Order: sequence, then structure tokens, then C-alpha cells
Amino acid sequence: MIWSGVAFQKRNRPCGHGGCQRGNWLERLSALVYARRMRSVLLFGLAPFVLTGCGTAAATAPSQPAQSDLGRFLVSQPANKTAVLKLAAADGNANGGYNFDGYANGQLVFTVPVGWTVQAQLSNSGLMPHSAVIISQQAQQSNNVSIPAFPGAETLQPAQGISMGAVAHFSFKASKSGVYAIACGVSGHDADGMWDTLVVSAAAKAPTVTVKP
Ligand SMILES: [Cu+2]
Repeated sequence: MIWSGVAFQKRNRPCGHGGCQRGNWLERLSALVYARRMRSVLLFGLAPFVLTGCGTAAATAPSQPAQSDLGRFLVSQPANKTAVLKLAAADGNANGGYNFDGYANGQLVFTVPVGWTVQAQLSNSGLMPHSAVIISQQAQQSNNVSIPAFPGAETLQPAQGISMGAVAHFSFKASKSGVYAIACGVSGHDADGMWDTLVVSAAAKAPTVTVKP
């Protein structure tokens, strides 16, 4: 956060005279006042920009995280060309809990460069079991969530899913460019909208995560 960074710098700057180690109360006070003022400026001054930046998604679904928070769902490891996707099943009440990371119906879009390794981590916060399978658009259109688009691109026993509080991992090589669905393999969940989008891109240089407008 910018304001905590400002406060940190103010508090830790060298003061150039003795006695700093024990803390100069006046300096601390001024840093605190400055940090609070900056926070107010940022919170209220930037609020309109933040809101317009989020567009209709923020207006229609205020419980969803802001675009700037999406980074927590993705870790990029460029040195070994690996993208780590964090999929939280039933993350809040969006789409009646049938969501990954609070999004459903393909709205959350992960993009990875073709040839990269994808490591997915699925956690389940919901009462119902959930799973994750990477499927092609054709498979999704024919309601077939049982065949992953890449070898290994599914949690174990996806039709059964993992229970509340459990965590599952899988890893695969995104060897073919295209648009895929990250779908829940438990019967009926994908059809109810429990899927995010995975784009395997020949043009992308680094993995990204965005929200469709
Ligand atoms: Cu599910």
C-alpha cells in the first residue's frame, strides 16, 4: 500500500542527529499525521477512479475483489516458466457459492504463455465438494467435464471433488494455445456456472489474471 510505504519511509529516514534510536516523538507524530492525511487523500481522492476502473463489475457485484487484488490468485515463476493458479472453490457467495475465487461463468480469466507449466492449487471453502478440470470449449459445450484438455489437468476424482477445508494440487504443461475452461467436475456444477477461463496464449510473454467486463 502506498500510504504505509510513505509512513515507513518517514519513520525510518535518518534524522542526522543523536537520540534517534529511542524515537523522536515529534517526528513520529508528524509521520503519523502525514500518513493519515495521505491515507485520506488516497481513499477519498482516488475513490472515483477506482470505481470507474472497475466498471460495471464493481457496480453490479460489490462483493467481488477489485482488479488490483487479483494478483493473489496467480504466482508467476518466469525462471522455470511456471504459473501457479490459486483456485478457491466457493470463495464467498458469488453465483450461490458455485465459483472459483469469487467468479463464475468464465468471468475470471487466467492467461499463460503457451509451453509454460501450470501448477494449480484448489482449496474448498464450501460445504459441498468441488474439483477442478481444465476442459476444452467443445467439451464444455457438450457438457463433458470428465476429459481434461491436457494430461494431468485435473484434481483426483473430479466427479467426487474434495471436501470442505481440503486442498488439492495438479500440474500440467500448457502445450497447445487456445481458450479453455477451468471447470468444476462435480456433476452439474459447471453447468451452473462454476468455471473460470484459461487462455493459453502464443502472444503472451507472462501470465496474467483479469476479469471480463
Ligand atoms: Cu463444484
